Amino acid sequence: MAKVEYTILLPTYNESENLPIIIWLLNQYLSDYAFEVIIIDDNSPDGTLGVAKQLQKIYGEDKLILKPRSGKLGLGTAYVYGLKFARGQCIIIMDADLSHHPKFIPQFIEKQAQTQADIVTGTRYSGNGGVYGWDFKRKLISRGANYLTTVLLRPGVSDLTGSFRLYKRDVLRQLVEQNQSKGYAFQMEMMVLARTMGFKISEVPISFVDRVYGQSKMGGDEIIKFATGLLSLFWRL
Ligand SMILES: Nc1nc2c(ncn2[C@@H]2O[C@H](COP(=O)(O)OP(=O)(O)OP(=O)(O)O)[C@@H](O)[C@H]2O)c(=O)[nH]1
Ligand SMILES: *[C@@H]1O[C@H](CO)[C@@H](O)[C@H](O)[C@H]1NC(C)=O
Ligand SMILES: *[C@@H]1O[C@H](CO)[C@@H](O)[C@H](O)[C@H]1NC(C)=O
Ligand SMILES: [Mg+2]
Repeated sequence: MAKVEYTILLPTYNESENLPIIIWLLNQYLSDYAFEVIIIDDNSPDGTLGVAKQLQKIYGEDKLILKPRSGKLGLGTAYVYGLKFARGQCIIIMDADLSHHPKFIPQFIEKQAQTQADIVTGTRYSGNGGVYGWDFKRKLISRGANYLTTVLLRPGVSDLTGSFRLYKRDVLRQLVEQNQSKGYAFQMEMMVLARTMGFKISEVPISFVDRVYGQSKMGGDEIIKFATGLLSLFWRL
């Protein structure tokens, strides 16, 4: 295989139904690029890792790399762990539950080339971006979190809590060296740190669709953890 240019970091927890579809879509939409996918599964009880192994037989061990962990250690640490093994100069972070459509990745890549940005972030809150399939409560929480973060931290980007992004690998490595949040606050922390460290950020409008299969993991706990994460970031600035 040609030298890997793009590494997709795909953390999974209970995504056995979504994983075959997302991998298939990635292959469809990224056929022009030299890429690899690193799946970081946290010992999902629904057998996600077994599905990933089957997919590896189809797509090849060079394209699908499995870096499982022994338990659910959180989303933020999953990215940091996967990043260690990334061979591409650019990293794409996305969810495995089909909320993030791979069709946007070529747009991220193009935007990066045009603007020479260090980070290209998908945004649901500008241009043609949007959210589909969420109920009112969920929209309110997301908007609220985003609004609160913008007011408190003034990061200069329109979607802080989204997680569909492209980073230059060395930039992401520098960002995660400064301390990482373990869970959902990770995305927001990355943007805030990026601004403080003077990295260039561009945006691409994306449509975000609610997960197709599987249960939502966004419960009361995660909201509280997010709020605590937000406040501690605010405190540190
Ligand atoms: N490895 C790993 N992956 C995780 C963990 N928590 C969530 N994920 C994965 O991270 C991505 C985002 O998590 P989601 O549960 O979709 O988060 P969300 O989009 O905010 O909420 P829902 O889609 O409503 O559940 C998905 O691919 C999950 O499978 C974790 O602790 N470890
Ligand atoms: C994961 O799946 C198992 C069974 O398949 C279920 O008991 C558990 O609640 C699920 N966990 C989450 C966080 O979705
Ligand atoms: C930063 O991370 C290190 C190692 O994970 C930890 O020991 C330290 O307490 C963290 N500091 C802050 C301010 O979060
Ligand atoms: Mg999701």
